[in-house]
This record gives sequence, structure tokens and C-alpha cells, in this order.
Amino acid sequence: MWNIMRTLIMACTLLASLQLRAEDGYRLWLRYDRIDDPALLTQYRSSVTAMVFPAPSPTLLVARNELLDDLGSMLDKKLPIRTTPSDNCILAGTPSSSPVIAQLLSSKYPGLAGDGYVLHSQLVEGKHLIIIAAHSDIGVLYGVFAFLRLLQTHQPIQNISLSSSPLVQRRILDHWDNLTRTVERGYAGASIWNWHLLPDYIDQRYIDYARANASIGINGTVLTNVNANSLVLTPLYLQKVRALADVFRPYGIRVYLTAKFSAPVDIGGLKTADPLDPAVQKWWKDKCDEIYSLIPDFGGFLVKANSEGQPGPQTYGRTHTDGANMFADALAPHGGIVMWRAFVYDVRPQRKNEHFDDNPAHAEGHKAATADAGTSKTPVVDSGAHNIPVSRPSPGEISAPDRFKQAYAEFTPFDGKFRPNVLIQVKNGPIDFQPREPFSPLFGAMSKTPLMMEFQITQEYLGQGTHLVYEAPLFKEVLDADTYANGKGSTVAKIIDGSAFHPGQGSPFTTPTLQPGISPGGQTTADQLAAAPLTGMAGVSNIGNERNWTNHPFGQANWYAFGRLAWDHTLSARQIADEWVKQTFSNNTMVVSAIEKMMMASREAVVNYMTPLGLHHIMSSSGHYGPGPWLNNAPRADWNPVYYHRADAYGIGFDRTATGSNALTQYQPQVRQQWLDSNTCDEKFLLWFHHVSWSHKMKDGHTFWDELCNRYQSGVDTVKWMQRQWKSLAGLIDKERFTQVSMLLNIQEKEAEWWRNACLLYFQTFSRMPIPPGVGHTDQTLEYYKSLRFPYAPGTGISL
Ligand code: GCV
Repeated sequence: MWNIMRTLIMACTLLASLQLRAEDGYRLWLRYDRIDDPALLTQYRSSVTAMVFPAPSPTLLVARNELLDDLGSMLDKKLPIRTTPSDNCILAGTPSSSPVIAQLLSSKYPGLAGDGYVLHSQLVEGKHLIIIAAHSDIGVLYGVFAFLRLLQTHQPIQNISLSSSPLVQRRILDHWDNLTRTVERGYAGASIWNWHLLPDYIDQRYIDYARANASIGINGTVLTNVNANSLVLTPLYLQKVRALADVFRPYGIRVYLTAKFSAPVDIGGLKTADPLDPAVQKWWKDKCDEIYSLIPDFGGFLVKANSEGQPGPQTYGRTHTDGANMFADALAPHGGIVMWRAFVYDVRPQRKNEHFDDNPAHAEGHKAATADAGTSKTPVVDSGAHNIPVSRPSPGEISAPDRFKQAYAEFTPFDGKFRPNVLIQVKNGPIDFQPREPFSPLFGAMSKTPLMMEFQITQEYLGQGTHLVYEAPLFKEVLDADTYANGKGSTVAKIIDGSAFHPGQGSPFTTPTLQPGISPGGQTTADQLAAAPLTGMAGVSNIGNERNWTNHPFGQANWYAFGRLAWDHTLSARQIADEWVKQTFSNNTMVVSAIEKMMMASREAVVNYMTPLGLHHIMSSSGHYGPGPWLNNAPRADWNPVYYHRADAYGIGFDRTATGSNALTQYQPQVRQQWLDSNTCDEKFLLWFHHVSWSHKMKDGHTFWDELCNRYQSGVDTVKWMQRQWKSLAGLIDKERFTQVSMLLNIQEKEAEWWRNACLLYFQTFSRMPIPPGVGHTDQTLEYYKSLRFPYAPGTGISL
């Protein structure tokens, strides 16, 4: 008996270790391992025995291969491809490839349009078919990935009847990747674009990147940093861009580039980049013609202008509309679009890299640029490549008005004045991707201009490469916020998908077929735009050339969640976490439940241990890594944490009511009302809008000071709880990722305590109140925390 038991135990252990094969994370959520539930495997095998999948286009070919390979590995069985359906067969394609599909779409799914897909089981002439159908080829590829997801997440496939369509048209990853392969705010190694070896060397990663993006519906990629380098527009680099575009095309992914406003001067030999100068306009028109001759489906340009030292139309006394419309006119004949960023402050030209931080090594440019501020000696700053006439700020100007208000002030006067192929790309909040921000007031203020969301997937302010922070709850909080722009229910999501002002939008759009040689021109014609204005969502990528793409294995979840929400913002954060965990780790219920709980708690944890109760922008300036609430010596007032928290003997917080900067007036009255009074304001936003006393009474009866301390502690406690959850999964997760995440959680715990200690010690110098019981103490001094330096913190992206 003992022997039998022992053999059984050994067999089980062997089986478990075989199942938990080494995982380096490269496969992301596209693992497609053999279905490990024997009963389910049998069921799936009997439901899918063959496929009919004509593939007359490159997109349909990759779709068919994907289905064949991935089903083959999940079912551990190669499926035959037939020309006519047999029983229990998959039928995949578009109406033009099959009358059955044509009939299905017109009779049962008449509303399906654009790149949406249908998964449908049906009896046809006595045969059970699973139909994967769409109007466009790319829709079929999306349908294939959705079908594979059903199996990966162990869903029934016998009686399926579902359809799904993207709610916004442009679902784009923005890479802040430099041509040197450094990545600004990147924490996962070097850029995946190997510019030096392109165009001749095609890394397998490019193909897997395209697969991963297509699997979640992402259909565009901006290859280069918004702090742009004009060189990418030279013939040498355009050949490299073309090679990438060729790889991505079958996966429905368009390539976009960042356009440096000064390119006509930098690389074009012109003396000016003034957008109203006919020679400049011609230069951009010729440049666009050149690009489209190489890349007929080129998406267009993303432009950061007049912000953090990037040149722009204001440099020449022109407006955002003058600048954006110049690009729009050059792109329009080819169907291209302009994504013009609303992240604006600081029109002064910057020296190379100076905006990154106040590290003395990087601040040189700043010092030089502001050295004689106020002396008004020289109104012209030599910007390096060319002279741009700009006044230097006086010291008074340096102590900046509320930066919160600048985007609204600069853009609302131009509402309705942009060309139809311009999207204004707005960061989710008014400042800069903080752990929590109220939504940007622009979302409620530009009813005549299509606004595109910009989220940051890379964790610049969320623990960078080492903290487990699931961002879907952050994205959802913003998308679900009500702007009241067109009455109650005008959520940010509905502004973005166009439905708040254009009823009927927010549903399916067609991405023109992306086949070589076929010009997608016309996709943004005036007629189409009048019927359905442009819509889009961008996420600043967290991808690098680390083997597992994102460094932290859970960074993959944020890439995944961004794509899923860009496709369908009505999905819940939990639902997305559930899918991701099952595909990325396991369908084991213990694993799924523990990881999901960790993920769902993680965003609130980071808010608590970094910036609770509406604190913002209090990180260190060295690469934005770690706490630095005491910093007050950056060359611009609004780069200093003290500018944002305003702690003093009375209290803390930025008064944005009428007694302060009055930024609240930028919101619709109903929104303003909900944040106007410090006694009723949602406490999560309290210090965004109010300067409250240390003894301000909180809703739970605590003083503000005690509540602040408790929140910091609760953030730390959550991280410790996450560690325990993770430990409970030992043996259920492959060793490689288990160990990796354990180590990263240890770092996160240390850093959460670091944030708590440093911030509380510092704020206590103002509050003069004791740390309440139950809140962790430190033996270190505030001076110790202030003395910490991280000269080589990653992500500064030096050298464009
Ligand atoms: C690409 C913040 C970041 C910068 C970034 C900028 C932007 O300031 O710290 O690295 O620059 O936002 O979004 O343009």
C-alpha cells in the first residue's frame, strides 16, 4: 500500500513539475499550452476537428496560421484544413469568402460593422460549425484571438453566440523610444527597435509584438519619442520605418511617427519652421508624399509642441491650430491623421535633456537657459540647432501660475478650429500621470473637437520597473468619470468614443484594409469624418527588450488591460484581470483568486503609500524615483514638490477653489460642485483642490494628520498582504516567475516603507503632531532620506 502511495505521489510531483515548465515570460498572454483539464480537453477536441479557412490575404494568412498553431498546441492535435465544412468544424472568414458567413452576418448580426467580429455556433446542413466571422480581414484576426482566448480561459465553446466591436478607432501604443535605443521613462531595458540593424534584420520580436498587439485589438504604434528627433524623417530612417510597417501590416497595425516641429530647419535646410510660411508647408507636404510613397498606410504624426522645450507654432508667434492644421493638410490627401498633444507648459526652448530632472548633470541646460532671467538682457535664446526668438521668463514668471490650468487655457479657445483629421491627445489628468488625478478638465470642455485619451502604461510615477501595480482600475476610474459636458452621463469614455456628442458613435468603425499596394487614402475624408469623427486612445508603452518585455511580469497586465479597454471601455478591471491571469499564469482557481485580489488592491496601495488623499507630484527629481516632497530647488516652480503640496504650519494641499488658483472653474458646474467644499469633497481628491488644516476633520472622525499617517501605513500593509498572497501560491506558479515576483514584492515592500517614512517625517516638520499608534516608525532621520541619491536611475532616456 505504502509503495503504491509513494509511486502515486512521485507521479503527481513529476506531472506537476512537467506542467510548470520554465517560463521566462516572453510568451506574454499568448502561451497556448496544452489544456490541462482532461475532461475539457476531450470536450474541446470533439468540438473542433477541422477548419475551413480560406486565406487570400496576408492578414487572413496570419489569422489562419495563428489558429492552426495555437489550437494545435492547446489541443495537442493538428487540425486538417478543408475546403468544405465537415461536422464540428471551424468556418472562418468574411462574407466574400462564404455565403454562410454572409447570411449569418446579415441575418443575425446586422449591427456588426467595422473591425468587429462574431463567434457563433450553428448547425449548417446537419453539421455543427463554429463560425469566426467579420466584415474585414483584420476583424477575422481579432475573432481568431477572441476564440483562442475562450479556450485559454476554459470557457464553453459549444453554444457560442457573441459579437464584439471596437468602441474607438485608433488604439495606439506610444513608444517614448529614442533612436539611440534608450527609452524615456522605460524600465524594461533598451528599445525593441534595433534601428542600427533595420531594415535588413527583422527581429522575431517585431512579429511577436504585432501578434500580441493584434490579440488585444491595438491597431497603431508610434515608434518614436514625443521628445522627437528629426532624423527619423530622413531617407535613411524612413527605410527602417518602412521595414517595421511591412512586418506590422498583416496584423492591422499602422505605424505613426513623432514629428519634431523644427524638422524643416533641422534636416530640411530651411531658415524657419513657421507653420504659415509657404516653404515650410511645402516641405511638410513633400515629406508626407515621400513617406506615403514608402508606407502607403502610414498612420500620421504625433506632435509634442511648445511643451517642455519642444519647439512648436508658438515659437513663431503662431497658434496650436496653425501648427496642427499645417500637418493635417499635408497628411489629408493620404488619409493620415495628426495627434496633437495637449500636454503643454513652458514655451521656452530647452537644452538637450534638461526637462528630465534636476540632477545637476542634467540641469546645466536649464541653468544656462534661465541664467539671466529677469535681467532682460537677451530676449533670444540660442536653442542649439537654430535661433528661435523667445523671451526668457523673468523670475516672476518662473514662479508659475497653476500648471493644472494651462492645457485648458491654451486649447479651449480653439475648440472646433482644428481640421477633421486632427485629434487632440489629452493626458488622463491635468498634471502628469500621477498615481491618482482627477480627470483633465479638457475632457469636459471641447465639444467640437475630437479628444483622444493618453494613458501612461509605463510606471513612471507608479513604482517604475519594480512595483506590482495593476493599472486597469486607474484607467477605469478616469473613463467612468462624468464630465457633464453634455448633461449627466457624459463620461470621459463617451467623450473619447464620440458618443457624448454624436449619438450612435462609440460603436463600430472600419479600419481600411491594410494590404500592400492598396492606398488607405480616404479613411479620413470630410464625408467620413462628418459622419463619424475620429476617436482614439493612446497608451505610453512599458515595453523594452527585456526577455519578458516589461521587466515586471505584472507590467504585461497593464499592456494587456490598456489594449482591452481601448477596444471596449465597458469591460471591468476585474474581468480583464481574470482573463489575463488565466492566460498568463493558470486557470487554477486558487491562483486566479489570489492574483486577482492582489491586482485589484494594488493601485489603491500605491496611491496610499505614495500620494494619499490627493497629494501629487511629490516624487524625487532624480529620475522621478522615490519620494522627494522636500524638493524646492528645481529651476521651474512647477517642477518642485513643494509647489504642489504647499505644506505649512497650518496645513497642506493646493487650493484650487476661488480663494486659490480657481482651477475648479475649468470643470462643468456639477463637477465643480462635487469637489468645491473641503468638507464634502471626495477625500481621494482632497489635496488636489484644498489646503486643509492638519486637524481638519475627516469623514471617519480622524484628524487629517492621523488619516494621512494611517493611509501611508495602509499602503504598506497592503504590500505586505500581497507578499503573503503570493507566497501562498508556492508550487502553483512556475519557479522562474514565482521567484521573480517574490523578489520584486520585497523591493516594493521596502520602497513602500521608504515612501511612508520619508513623507511622514517631512510632513511632521509642519504638522508637529505625533505619529498615531499602529503606524510604522523608522530610526532613520529625515536628513538621511534627503541624502539618498540615485544617479543612474533608469528611464531618463538620455541622448535623443
Ligand atoms: C516624454 C513628463 C515626463 C517626460 C515626458 C513628458 C511628456 O514630463 O517626465 O519624460 O516626456 O511628461 O509627456 O511629454
